[in-house]
Amino acid sequence: MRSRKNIKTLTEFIIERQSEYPHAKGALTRLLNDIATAAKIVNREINSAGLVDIFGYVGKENVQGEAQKKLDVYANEQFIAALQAGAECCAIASEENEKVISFKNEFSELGKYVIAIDPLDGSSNIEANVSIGTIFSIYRRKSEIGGGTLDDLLQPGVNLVAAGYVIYGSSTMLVFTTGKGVNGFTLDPTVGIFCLSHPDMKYPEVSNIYSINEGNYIYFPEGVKKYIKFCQEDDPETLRPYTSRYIGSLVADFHRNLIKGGIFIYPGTKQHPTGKLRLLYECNPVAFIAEQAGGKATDGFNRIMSIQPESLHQRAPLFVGPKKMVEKAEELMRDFSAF
Ligand code: AHM
Ligand code: MG
Repeated sequence: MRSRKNIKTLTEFIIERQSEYPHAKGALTRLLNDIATAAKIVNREINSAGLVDIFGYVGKENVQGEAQKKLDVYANEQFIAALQAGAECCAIASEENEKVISFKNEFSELGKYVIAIDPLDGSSNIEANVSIGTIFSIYRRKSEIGGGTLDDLLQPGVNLVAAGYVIYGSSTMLVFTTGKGVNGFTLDPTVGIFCLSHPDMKYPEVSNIYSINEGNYIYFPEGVKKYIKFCQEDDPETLRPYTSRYIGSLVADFHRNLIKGGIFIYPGTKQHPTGKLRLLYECNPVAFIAEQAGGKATDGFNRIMSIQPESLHQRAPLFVGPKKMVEKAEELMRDFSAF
């Protein structure tokens, strides 16, 4: 028999934390459990991709003009269904849907929260069996009652109540923060329960990884080009040259950098000044987690979590990682801001 650590399940953990808030009625606990339930269903499907007919495209494009994969659509349906059934949330913004999905039924209309979600991020990696993820942001609604609205979702990251991601990797993990540190839970596949495996996650003191799609080097702002050169300089005292690692799956790149110490950059370019990643359900959640883990997240100049969103699928450049690394990149961005 394998020896086991003293295990705390996700449910035990959040109930324990909830007792720190005497007025809490458990809605956020239930919401996180709804997300965990959908994640387990998506995980099951991902694990048998290749055996069931889930690879490939649906034949449609999503709102970003990207071809939708069958698993993108499946994951989207699962999260919507679980969140609607759970009735703690009154609206969702999803990468796969152009408009806010407002839940208009007698239970959900009373829900206190709204969620922005990328149900399956990095889905271009599915066929290659590379890690993919789900990323989510949870806000308290602004409206009083009824189905949630666009206005409920257009909130800056500083208003986040909770945020997290699920990484479908060599093991499946749920990592989230409610603003009191970051905790990681690994799915025990034998019993289907997320168990606390990474309590109070922090960026390591020593960091030497940089992650960026260097194939786009020619289009990067001068500051980013200078930062890449800085990473590649020979200076053993500061562990340079750094190691370059890029999976092309935000959740996987971010998660590795959180564990091992590294900066992730998806900058703007001349053609696409706001970059590729979406503010509401990609940049903000990882920014909240990074800050809670002792790191920093900016668009090169401004704190990601302070940006007031104007639209649901708005994009933002992203520089996220250990404070010192992000601050060095910011310094070079300030000095060399031209493209
Ligand atoms: P997606 O939401 O369509 O999957 O795109 C987002 C993904 C991120 O996971 C990843 O960081 C980025 O796109 C990679 O982009 P690129 O292939 O341009 O490097
Ligand atoms: Mg995505």
